[in-house]
Parts: sequence; structure tokens; C-alpha cells
Amino acid sequence: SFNYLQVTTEEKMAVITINRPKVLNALKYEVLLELQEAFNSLREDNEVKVVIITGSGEKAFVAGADIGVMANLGPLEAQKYIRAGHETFDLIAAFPKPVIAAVNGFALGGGLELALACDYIFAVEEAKFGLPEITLGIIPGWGGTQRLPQAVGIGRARELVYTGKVIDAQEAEKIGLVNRLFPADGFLTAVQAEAKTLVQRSLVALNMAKTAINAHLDAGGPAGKTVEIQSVCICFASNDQKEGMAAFQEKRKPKFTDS
Ligand code: CO8
Repeated sequence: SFNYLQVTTEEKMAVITINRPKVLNALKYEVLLELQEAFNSLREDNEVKVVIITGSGEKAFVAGADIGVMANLGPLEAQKYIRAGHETFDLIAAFPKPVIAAVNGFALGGGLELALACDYIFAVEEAKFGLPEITLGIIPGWGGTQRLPQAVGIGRARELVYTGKVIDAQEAEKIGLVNRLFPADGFLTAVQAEAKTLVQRSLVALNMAKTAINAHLDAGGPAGKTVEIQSVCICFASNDQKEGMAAFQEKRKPKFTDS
């Protein structure tokens, strides 16, 4: 019953596939709402112990928030979109069963932020990772400024956020962003085979393990996320944001002039 997701369940594992391949599975607002709906129903589903998220097509996991949607948002509309992303990814991070990101291609911007909200990441050898928001005149706004430093350390996170550079899967594995790489051929089957180990574990114990690890991650409180939301909203009041996103759509280099 979803427009932008496919959800299948087999052997106690659910697979959610984000299905907008023409725009590299970009997460427009309605996709976020559908993700929330899917997770809310899988939470109650006793036939499901593990959730795997992946992207449709061979090119991308998720190439980020939808730049076409964001390009001309006013500050309040931007705030609504930003909050929806936070609510969705917080729901996934706190989901009472393990959630694995199966990154089958580009995981950029909001796509990497989605993967970072999952318990861990498996990827194909050709996957690419990055937070290129700064090249659009904004900053990561769906938890990336908080979760990336936790995943790879503060220096590497700063470099990725300030430069917006995209790294390959081998480097992502080396810096601990990705747990393991697999060939593209048979990727989802390989991820499901790994996830089977979790199916054999106690759901109560898995839930408690996740709760305890999350308590460590959340020990700093919500202040970081609040600052991130305010900061990305400020970017949406700049000319540089309009220029950065127009340049992407016109397939040219942006000229940033705000001070
Ligand atoms: N949003 C909308 N459309 C997209 C996106 C996207 N994020 N990414 C790709 N597309 C579209 C392209 O415009 C293109 O459409 P068309 O065929 O109509 O021209 C189609 O998908 C295929 O893409 P490309 O032709 O660009 O494919 P390439 O192989 O040449 O390049 C890339 C692939 C490198 C992935 C390239 O598409 C790219 O750089 N995409 C954008 C990546 C990016 O900057 N992501 C970050 C977005 S910002 C973000 O996620 C912020 C999240 C939190 C803040 C929320 C604030 C509200």
C-alpha cells in the first residue's frame, strides 16, 4: 500500500526498498512519512525480528533529500522537512529491533544520514559515501553532524562535512563507517544471510543491547540535534542555498557570495 516503498518479509526478516530510482531514491517528504508508517507497523509485527533497508536500482541506495523539492523552500517549509527527517531517523535509531542498511550504491547526504541511523552498514564494493550538503550551500540536517562523528571520529567527520567530498566503499570500510563489503552480484542475499544470525538471537536481549548502546550515544542529550536543526534552517535563509541548489539543477558549479 506504499507509493515509494516496497516491503517484503521472509524468515523473520523484513526488507524495505526505497523505490524512486529515476531520482536515485531521493527522500522527498512523502517518502519519510511512508518510512515512519512502515517502521510503526513492523514494530508490532511479531513475524519480524530484523529490518533491512536498501534502495531500488543498481546505482543508488539514496542520493539524499530531494534537491528539486528543497531548492525553493522558505524557512518554515524547510523546517517542516528537516523535522520530518529527524523524526524518521530517530524512530529508526530507537527501533526496538536491529535495522541494517544494505547500501547498494550512492549513500549521499540524507542517504548517508539514513544509513547512519541504522544499527550498522553493509555495502557493495562500488558504493560511495558522503555528506555533500556544503556543495549545495547548506549543512547536513538529518542528524549527520551528530551521528557521523560518533561513527568515524571528529576529525574525519569534520573533513567530510566541510569538504563535502565523496569517498569510495573501501575507504568507508577502512574508517569504520561500513562493517563489511560484498560483491554487487547477490548482495541482498548475502546481507540476509548475515542477518540470519540475528534472527537466532533473543529479541529481548537484542532490544536491550540496542537500548544500552543507544544510551551511550544519546548521553550528550538532544542539544546537538537542536543546534543542527536551527543551523540548517539558517542556511535556508541564505542566497548561497538558492545558488547551490539552482547550480545542481542546472548542472553547473555554484558561485557562493554570501558573507
Ligand atoms: N534529489 C533530487 N534529484 C536527484 C538527487 C537528489 N538528491 N540526486 C540525483 N538526482 C537526480 C538527478 O537530478 C538526475 O535527474 P535527471 O535525469 O532529471 O537529470 C537523476 O537523479 C540521475 O542523477 P545524475 O544524472 O546526477 O547521475 P550521475 O551518475 O551523473 O551522478 C550523483 C550521481 C553523483 C549521485 C549525483 O546525482 C549527485 O550528486 N546527486 C546529489 C547528491 C547530493 O548532493 N545529495 C545531498 C542532498 S542534500 C541532503 O541530502 C540534505 C539532507 C538533510 C537536510 C534536509 C533539509 C531540508
